[in-house]
Amino acid sequence: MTTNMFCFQCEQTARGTGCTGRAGVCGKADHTALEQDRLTAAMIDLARAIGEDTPTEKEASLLTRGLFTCLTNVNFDDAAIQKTYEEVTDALRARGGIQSEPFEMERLWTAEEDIRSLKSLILLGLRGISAYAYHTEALGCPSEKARAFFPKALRAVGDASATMDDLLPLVMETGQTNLDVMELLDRAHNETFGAPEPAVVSLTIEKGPFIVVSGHDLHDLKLLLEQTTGKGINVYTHGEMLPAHGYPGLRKYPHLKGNFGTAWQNQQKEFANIPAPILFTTNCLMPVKDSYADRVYTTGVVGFPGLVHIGEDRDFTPVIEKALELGGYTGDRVMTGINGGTTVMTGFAHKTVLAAADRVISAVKNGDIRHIFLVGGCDGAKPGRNYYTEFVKQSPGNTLILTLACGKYRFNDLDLGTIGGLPRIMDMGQCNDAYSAIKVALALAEALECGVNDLPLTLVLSWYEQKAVAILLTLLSLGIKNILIGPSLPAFVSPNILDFLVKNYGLSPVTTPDANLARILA
Ligand code: SF4
Ligand code: SF3
Repeated sequence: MTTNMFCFQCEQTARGTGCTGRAGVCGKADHTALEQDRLTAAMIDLARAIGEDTPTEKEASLLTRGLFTCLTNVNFDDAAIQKTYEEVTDALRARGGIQSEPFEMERLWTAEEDIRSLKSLILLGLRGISAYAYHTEALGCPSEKARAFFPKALRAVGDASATMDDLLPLVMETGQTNLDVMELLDRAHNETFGAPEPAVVSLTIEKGPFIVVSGHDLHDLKLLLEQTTGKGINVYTHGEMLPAHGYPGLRKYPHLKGNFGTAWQNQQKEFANIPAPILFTTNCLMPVKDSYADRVYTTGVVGFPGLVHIGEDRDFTPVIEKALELGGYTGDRVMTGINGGTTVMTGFAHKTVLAAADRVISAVKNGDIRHIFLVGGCDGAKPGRNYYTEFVKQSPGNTLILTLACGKYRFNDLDLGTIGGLPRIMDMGQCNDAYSAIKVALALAEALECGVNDLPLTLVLSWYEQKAVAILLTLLSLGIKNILIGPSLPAFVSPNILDFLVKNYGLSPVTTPDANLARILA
């Protein structure tokens, strides 16, 4: 049995420094962490073999899948990770094999701390980008920019002679690449499913058979909705799938009924003895408890030992049969959000918000809107995350709250009223819809003839996994300053790199809602 795992990629990492020993805080076993490290090292070797060449389509999609496999709460299945590893070594052989010495992850973890920090920002940023790139590929529009960047960035992570001056520009290029991928994904979602429109989503589960679908993959949801049409089965979104209700091409299915539960960290409680199957299309999957293990299905890059995995053909028959067998609740079940609300709203992506831009701009000019907050990002299990609930609750009535990603479950069922006909809380979508927030901020800055950093806008971000790292790098690469981040700082940001981010970007950790609100609104 091995005991030398090291992983510090997410916010809940042990002691705020790194998970070591037999398992990580997320439940990832040491042997799984080591399989992921072996896969990552092999991808670095492949990137070196690719060199300055453009990767083939096969290599590019393999790197995308391999990086995504190592994202937090995606894959706990050694066999699946080994299979991807073997595909990478096959691809490496096809390129003529290892160029010099094989790379070992140990070299990254033991590098000088600022180099380790910058390389981690790049590698973890790549893992975040790969998730979004995977979705663009599923929708038939891969990012050529990401495909070219993956080998280049992986080579830099493996380069023992890379200096801070070499790595810093690559950190920013990671952010810019993510912007390209998020833009493509936004376009693909809009073209495939229509532009999101505001929607009120019920949290009540109607009686009868149902399926809960989690993760971020709207394409998988669409296929599931098609396959369940006319079968007497209702479909409920979970976690990051909630924004699906805004898309005309998905809400047109009458059996897409509502949303089940709250954010990912509550799933072990919320899924206990649920009379329905749950399909995970992406993160965040938690180790599956016995009380519901017979009804959890995975697809795409997600994996967990012992679960039925729906393969590339996306034939959801086992999930559908399970829904019919379990039968659902015998009566309607009224469920509530964290704050007791029975509905939530979504669908305020850039088209909807920009259609109201004139109203927002005149309200900003005449002082009806004093400030706009983007309170968005990941949710998580550690204490301290009620900061975001309190921040939203305490925000004055003349402020707007834009939100996105799964952190919104802390407050999205609150009724905070309206300003100028707009709800005070507007859900822009999934984490990748940070692109919408960026578009809105740039448009407002243009209309108000100022820079983005001069807008009455503050970003109050919550992070957990590596998509949030990619998004943060995108925001920094756009020159967006004074972002508040919490609930704690990443373990992989060294004191010197933090100092650099503070001095150049005004990045600061959240403190308390009162203190932060007072400072922002002063
Ligand atoms: Fe620890 Fe997070 Fe890595 Fe899991 S993903 S092993 S919790 S740092
Ligand atoms: Fe949540 Fe896992 Fe980050 Fe898309 S589902 S955001 S944590």
